[in-house]
Formats: sequence, C-alpha cells, structure tokens
Amino acid sequence: MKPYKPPFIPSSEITPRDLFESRRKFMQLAGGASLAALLPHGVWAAEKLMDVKKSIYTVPEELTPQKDVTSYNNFYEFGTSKDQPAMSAGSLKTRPWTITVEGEVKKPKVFTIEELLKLSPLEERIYRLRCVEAWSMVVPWIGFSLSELIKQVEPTGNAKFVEFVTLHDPEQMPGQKTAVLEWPYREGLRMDEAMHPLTLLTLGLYGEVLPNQNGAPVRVVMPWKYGFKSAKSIVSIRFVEKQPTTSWMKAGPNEYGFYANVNPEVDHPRWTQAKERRIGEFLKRKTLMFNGYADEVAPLYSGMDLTKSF
Ligand SMILES: Nc1nc2c(c(=O)[nH]1)N[C@H]1C(S)=C(S)[C@@H](COP(=O)(O)O)O[C@H]1N2
Ligand SMILES: [Mo]
Repeated sequence: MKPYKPPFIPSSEITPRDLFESRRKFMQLAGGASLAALLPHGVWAAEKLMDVKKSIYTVPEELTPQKDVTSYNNFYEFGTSKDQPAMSAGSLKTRPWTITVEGEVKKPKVFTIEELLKLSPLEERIYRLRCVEAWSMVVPWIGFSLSELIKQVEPTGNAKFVEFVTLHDPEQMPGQKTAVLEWPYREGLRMDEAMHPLTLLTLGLYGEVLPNQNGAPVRVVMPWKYGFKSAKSIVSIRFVEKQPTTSWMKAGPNEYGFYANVNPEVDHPRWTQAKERRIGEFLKRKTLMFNGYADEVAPLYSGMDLTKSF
C-alpha cells in the first residue's frame, strides 16, 4: 500500500461513495424513530447540529463508523480502558456549561455553550485522529477554528502559550478519584499552533453535539498531533507567557513531550510510531509525518530538532 497524501479539497466536491453512503444511511437512521432509543441508557441523547457547512479543511477518507468513534475512547476521567467512557460518561452534566477564557488577554470572557455555538459558522471537518498508542480514526468533527475564539479576547503581547483545562469534579468524573493522572487534565499549545486554522474548537461529530465520551460539550482537536493533545470537556482556556506543563508530561516526561507532533521517525520509548492501525482495519498503515498535514504545519517547526522537541 502506498502512503496516501491527502489533498485539501472540499468534501462536497470529492465525496467518496462509501462516505456518501454511510452518511446517507446515518441521516435515515437519525430521521427515523429515535436514535437515542437505540443507544445505551443515559449515555447519549443525540442532539442534531443545524446549519453545518462543509470545510475546505477535510480529508476525503473513509469514515470510521460512528459506533467505533463513540465506543472506543480515551478519557481517563471515566477510566483507563477504551470501553469505559461510553459506559460511564453519562454522569457528566454538560448543560449548563461555561468556558472561561482568561490570562494574558485584553478582553477576558466567560462563554456559555450556547454562545460558543453561535460564535462562528459551524463546519464539518473530516480529520484523522491518531493516538500515541498507534491506532487512528477518521472522524467528521463539527466546530470552527479556535482562532475565531482567540480573536474575540485579544491576547496581549505576553501570550506565548495557551493552556486548556478540563472540568475537575470527581462526582461527575469518577476516574478523578484515582491518581492515574494529575487532575484536572491539562493540555497546552504554543500560540502559533493555537492560531493555526486547522486547530478545531470542536462541538460535535457525525452531525450531532459531542457525545459525553468524546469530550462534551467542547474540546479541541489537533489533527497533526497525537490524540492526547486534544483536550476534552474544557472549562477554561488560559493565555500564558511560560510553556505550561501538561498532565501527560507530568505522568511521563520522557514519553510525552509538549509538542507531541505525529512523527513516524521519533519512536515512543516503548514502541514504534512508524505504523498505525486504523480502527476497523486489519493491516497496519504507515504513519505520515504530522499525520499527513505536513504541507500545512511543517513551517511551524522549521529549525526545531523534533527528536528533542518531541
Ligand atoms: N480530558 C481528557 N481529554 C483527553 C483525554 C483524557 O483522558 N482526558 N485523552 C486524550 C487521548 S489520549 C486521546 S487519543 C483522545 C481520544 O479522543 P476520542 O475518545 O474522541 O477518540 O482524547 C484526548 N483527550
Ligand atoms: Mo491517545
């Protein structure tokens, strides 16, 4: 199999038959009796997102089935195994919800989810998500570039990094009663990474609001970085001068770096990153530099030694 280099073409122009068929099937299902009734009790009451346009930032690849995207998850707040979040994330209350945007900004602001949904036109973007554990998915995410939110709060000249903080509430998130990670979950980006148009503030997937297990009601998705950079269920976004220390850096400083760019040439200390298993496929695929987004993001790292800044 030759490595596939995805062009950025509007999905409306190049919708592969499979993708089209699977979406049509889903629309029929969603339009039928009650999708929620088919799903595990209490976990996921599907709520459709309206007025979602196609994005130019999309890869025309076959989608990972919705049931896999929503039942094979990493979300340590709900346990460390892949099937636990779908079973237990029903305890997360996603309304009302606010996200506080603060720190080195001229106009700090608290946004409600309803305000976020209206902040910028919603786009569907088909992105790959590649976990550091060497599996990957292709997901039709819904959201808009994080830069749209950042512009509203007007960062000062001191804003060099952005920190994302997940909700901290062990009653709603029972995994926080164990010390597998330092809670709340924290992630971070350099300012230029956060401003890059590919960085998606994500409110939905597969035509609906995010299921709890995928980080409801709001998360980020960084398509060129390992999945752990894509923080879920965010309650605050902070602009800071110094590089933040993330939960994963604290858990294993020599395994999880701040940058965490998908890089087939830099192995995780305990396994190779050269290949990956696409969920639902048997044969492994070659992992692409920056997860296939090198044309768009490689310039952000020119001059950096990516074996040191891993
Ligand atoms: N708050 C929080 N965000 C998180 C995680 C987590 O444990 N807690 N896991 C990360 C990891 S390791 C991955 S691979 C992705 C998985 O996203 P998905 O379940 O939507 O596929 O979420 C990331 N975001
Ligand atoms: Mo991951």
